[in-house]
Order: sequence, then structure tokens, then C-alpha cells
Amino acid sequence: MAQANDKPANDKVTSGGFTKTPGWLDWYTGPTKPRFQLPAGSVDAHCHVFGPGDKFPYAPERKYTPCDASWQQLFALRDHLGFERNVIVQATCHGSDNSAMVDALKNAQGKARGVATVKRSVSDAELQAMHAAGVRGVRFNFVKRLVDFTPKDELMEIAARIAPLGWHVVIYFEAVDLPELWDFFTALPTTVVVDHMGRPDVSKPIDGPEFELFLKFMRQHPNVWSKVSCPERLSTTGPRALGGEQAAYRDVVPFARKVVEEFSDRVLWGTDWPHPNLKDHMPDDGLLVDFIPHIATTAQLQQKLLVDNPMRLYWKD
Ligand code: 0GY
Repeated sequence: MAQANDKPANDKVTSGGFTKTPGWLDWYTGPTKPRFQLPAGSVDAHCHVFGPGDKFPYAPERKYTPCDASWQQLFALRDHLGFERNVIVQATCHGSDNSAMVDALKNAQGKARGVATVKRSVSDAELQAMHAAGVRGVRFNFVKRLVDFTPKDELMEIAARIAPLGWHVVIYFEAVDLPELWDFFTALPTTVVVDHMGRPDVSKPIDGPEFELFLKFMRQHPNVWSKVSCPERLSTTGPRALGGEQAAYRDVVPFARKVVEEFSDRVLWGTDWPHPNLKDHMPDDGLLVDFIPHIATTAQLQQKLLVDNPMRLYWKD
């Protein structure tokens, strides 16, 4: 049965003279070995590295200071959980300095791809160098507590520049903001990948207007994909299962299952390690993996979610 993390959640360091944000929860030491056996070649398609701060200082404009989380620690987790590859997404605490993420890619022996954050001042040579290191996308963030917004004309200019590289755009936003962002998102010229299903409020009905709008977004726009990740961020019922076949984070299950089943060729899954900004509990990553068969209920859906889709998007060249 899934349990919450009862181990200390503040036992990690932040090097380089930085001080963790008060109340910061550190990533989990000694995660469980998942009971669910991942298909061969599975990709953890949403995770981050933080610092370490003494080597890759956190950005002055950051909204939080995390504990360090290195590529060595990420790749150890990958191997422990049974993943083959990672997609490392630039975290906002590093702003548009992608060097920690790119350093991780260069040390991954081809087993990691990246998603960067760039400004309009990025040069073509810098984009080419990132491509050579394994970057395949840029992330546009619309979550107010994480970033000061970049003007939409600048983002559109960036999208036009990365499109010829075959890259895509990852978008992070809250469900309530989708109506206002709709025109911008639907004008993007690339594949568009939504983080965490557009952060639905899972205490609202699954057939209510908010989640219906998200489904319409995916139905009407075949270039839109979704990560069905982060039940630990979305859940109000939390990690404790009720027993039997009940899942942890059970209130998220119908939302994620709906997206997996209707858009099986356009979904991705990731751990979100090292789980920035969680306030309530730090998930055991092994138990997060055990959530997967509750939302992708057949071997065929699991193969698409964990292997075929991320390989098509990130390892096509
Ligand atoms: C996530 C979620 C969060 C943070 C970031 O880059 C980030 O700082 O993505 C969040 O706080 O919701 O996907 O890691």
C-alpha cells in the first residue's frame, strides 16, 4: 500500500553559499523499488537538476532556492526505478542559464534530452550548441509564482526560431488561465507539450467546463501533447491509498486516465524529481511509478506513454 514519506525531508545541502527557501522539502532518500515493472526503454520525460549551487549558481531572478540535486543523483534514481532515459527540463531557479541542464545532458551518454529556457537574445550558435548537446525544446512558463512573464511577442519570436530545428514548445500554466492563453497557444507553430495536464483542479468535476476546455484544446489541436505527470501536485486526497487496488493520489486518476485513453499517442510521463516547491509531502519516487498502471491500464497504453511517444518526440534524430 502506498504511504506518504515519513523520512526527514530537509536533510540535503545547498552549496555555493545559497540558503534554501524556508520550508523547502528536499527530495526523498532511498525510494522504494517500484512494484510496477516499467517497459524496457522507458523514459522519465519530466525531471530537473538543481545546481549544485557551487558549480552552477542559482539565478538572481529565481523565485525559490532549492536543495542541490545533481545529474549523478538523477541518473542513480533513473537506474533504481528502471528507466532507461531522461528528459531534463530547465528549472526556473536557473532562469535562462541552461548550463546545469546542458552539463547533465553531456554526461548522460546519449540517454538524456533537454528542454531549455531561452531569451530572444540567444544566438543561433548557442541554439546549435544546445541541439548538439541534446536539447529538443524550449519551455514557456505562465505560472505566476515561478516567473516574471516574458512578453508574448518575444515568446512567439523564439518559437519561430526553434521550429526549424525540429524543437517543440513546452508550456506550463494553471487551468484557470487557459482561456486567456488560448489564442497564443493555438498560434504556436510547433508541437506543444503541456506540463501536468494544464494543472486541473481535481476537486472540480471531470466533466466540468474547466477540464472540458483542456480536452477541447487537445481535441481541436493535434499538435498538442500532455504530460500526465505530477499527481502529487494536483491531488487533494494525497498519497495514502485506502488499501486493496486503490491508488495513491486517487482523485487524479480519472483525469489522467481520460487523457491517456483519448490521446494515447500524445502523452508523456515523468517523475518531476526533485519535486520543486512541494509544501505538503515529498513523494517516494518508487510509489509514483506505481501510480502509472492506474492511469495507463494496459500494456499497450504503457508502451506508448513510457517508450514510443517520448522516443518519437525526443530521439527522432
Ligand atoms: C515542475 C513544477 C514546478 C516548478 C518548476 O521550473 C520550475 O521551477 O517547474 C512547480 O513549482 O509547480 O514541473 O517542476
